[in-house]
Amino acid sequence: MELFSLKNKNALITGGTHGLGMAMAEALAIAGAKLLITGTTPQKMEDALAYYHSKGYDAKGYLFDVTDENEAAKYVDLITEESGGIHILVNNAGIIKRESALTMPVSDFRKVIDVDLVGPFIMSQLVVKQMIDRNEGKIINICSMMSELGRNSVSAYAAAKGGLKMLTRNLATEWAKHNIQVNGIGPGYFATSQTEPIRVDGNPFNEFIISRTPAGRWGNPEDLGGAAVFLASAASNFVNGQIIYVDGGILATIGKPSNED
Ligand code: GCO
Repeated sequence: MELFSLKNKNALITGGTHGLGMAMAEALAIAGAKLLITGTTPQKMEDALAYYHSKGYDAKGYLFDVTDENEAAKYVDLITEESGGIHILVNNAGIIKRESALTMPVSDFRKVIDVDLVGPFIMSQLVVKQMIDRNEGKIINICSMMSELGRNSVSAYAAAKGGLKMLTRNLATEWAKHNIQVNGIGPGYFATSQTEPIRVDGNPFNEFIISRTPAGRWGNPEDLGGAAVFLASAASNFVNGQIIYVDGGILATIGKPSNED
């Protein structure tokens, strides 16, 4: 199991104050990592750190906007100085705006691209410098099954997550020679606050997803922990530019008619 150990590793997880980011951060902590959490909401950060500390995890929080390259540069320097170095970067922070492409304001489209695609680029570019110096590093971009498929109302999110898939492959191409592995995780449909509006009982979308997912259920945030630890650890030292889809099989199938088991 040493291959999966994250002892003496510092993991920076953007948006690690709730949802999937928090679940992945917890898995990294259980594997031995020290957590460096970013967020933008003081109360969420306070609550998240209280939880991490209650479980005995070594966790520190930093409130800044990953889409502001000047602010991010200042904080990456501070985090690096205080922690002794960032070994693992999980680009998890993201937003979604659900609206028809016909009516979505360009400003909303641009905001989603900025947070979900430009933010990961900014953070990767800032953190990779020390990884190159160290000739070692792990970057994990949280993509989505919308990196592969579209659906009504999520054009900005799918464009961003599709772009993040290709950014992952390109950064892997450029930085693998420095023993830096850049990969992605693509969650399917998970039970989080982000999907709450489309998951409520009685909502046709809820039934649709359950019928469309071979595993027959929504993902639970802890379902992502194993993929996160794998991509953050020495176990993935020859894995580059891959997106691991943790989706209950939804991307593997065209689905089935209602009269089939
Ligand atoms: C939606 C959902 C999806 C999921 C997830 C799928 O509105 O379709 O929010 O975007 O959250 O990203 O991978």
